Amino acid sequence: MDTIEGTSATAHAVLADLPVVDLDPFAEDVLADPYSVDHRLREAGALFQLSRYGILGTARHAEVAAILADWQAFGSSRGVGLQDFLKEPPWRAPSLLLETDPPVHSQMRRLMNGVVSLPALKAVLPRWTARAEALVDALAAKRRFDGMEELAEVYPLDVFPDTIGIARDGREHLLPYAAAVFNAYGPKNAVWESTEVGLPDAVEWVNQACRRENLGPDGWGMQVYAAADRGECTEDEAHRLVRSFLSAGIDTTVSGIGTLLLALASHPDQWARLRAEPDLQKRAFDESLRWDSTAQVFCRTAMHDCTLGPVAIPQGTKILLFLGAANRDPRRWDNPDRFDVSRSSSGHVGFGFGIHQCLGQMVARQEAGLVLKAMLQRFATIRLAGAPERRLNNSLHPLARLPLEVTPA
Ligand code: OVM
Repeated sequence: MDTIEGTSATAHAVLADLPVVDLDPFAEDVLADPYSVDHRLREAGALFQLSRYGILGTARHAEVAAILADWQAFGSSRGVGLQDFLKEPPWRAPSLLLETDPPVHSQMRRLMNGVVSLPALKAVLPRWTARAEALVDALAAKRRFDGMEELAEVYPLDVFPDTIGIARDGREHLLPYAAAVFNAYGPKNAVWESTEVGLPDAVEWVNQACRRENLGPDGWGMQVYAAADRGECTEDEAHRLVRSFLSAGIDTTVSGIGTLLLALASHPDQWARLRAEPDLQKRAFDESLRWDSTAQVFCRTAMHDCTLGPVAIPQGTKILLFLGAANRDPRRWDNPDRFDVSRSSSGHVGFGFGIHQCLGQMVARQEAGLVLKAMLQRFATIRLAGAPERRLNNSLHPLARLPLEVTPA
């Protein structure tokens, strides 16, 4: 089978006819370097069997986007990881955003879009700008620093929990909690188990932190409870929606800013272009997400017997979508492995696509954009001062260490 698009075949292929891929996408060497297998996955076929997990996969941009667009056929309410919520209970109450379908999803999303709005982002802009400038000033004076420990892990934790109205004490639980959330979309391998150490404390802390009485009066968290007071959701739903901020809003931006730093430090010509052509700055973060996607994989589940091009897909079939590989599909991008700030990366699936497309993408762009702007004003050059190290996660592609050296502008 070559492509699933535009076929008029009347007899449908069955799953057993699909190409078989026996590599484990959650093996540690693949998690460390998913781009070592992206070509093999894309070229296996438009749709393939992942024999290790008894599910399907696709790594091509057109098919990934088509599946994400068709939420009626390929739903999220049976879980967006390997685990099928109909067969096994999830480890935590399902997210009301990520792990639901319409009509519940639409109602919750509408509520949250009212909180995470352009005016809300504008209101925090002066404070977020000042924090980015102060942080980058201090790093400019040091010249050598770790891009993860001293910048990418610091800035989102500095601005985002305050914006939500989260208590100060115990914030060290936030990154381990999110790492566990994203590990749980993969199999129960050693990587998943590594984040379970100490997790009960983090889960309990997050559950407390999201309660109305523990939120600051002016944050986005309390605005979710205000929506509950208006009858737009229940008190329990408000609690779970605030939890989404802490699950999806911190580790992702830490990882995304880290990837942006890695992209820039390893492409000095692109740094020079951004300094010479400031109009390109707004494209850099999305291009870095296309080039190395923070969110590498998510699943959908066939909600009824359906077809994808020539293939008949039975209800309950899980399909693993390789977002990172789709973002380097040569069918969609010229020179896909090249980080190029002048390209239009629009259409990348690093924030997903369709009705579930990242609720916080404007937040992430604002954070990354402010860090980038502060750096471009202060650093003439930025380069790697040592080998980057990865932190393994079943669905994210994060860095642990990123030694950098900068020269002042
Ligand atoms: C949530 C949630 C958790 C993880 C990821 C995500 C990418 C959402 O709890 O809503 O979106």
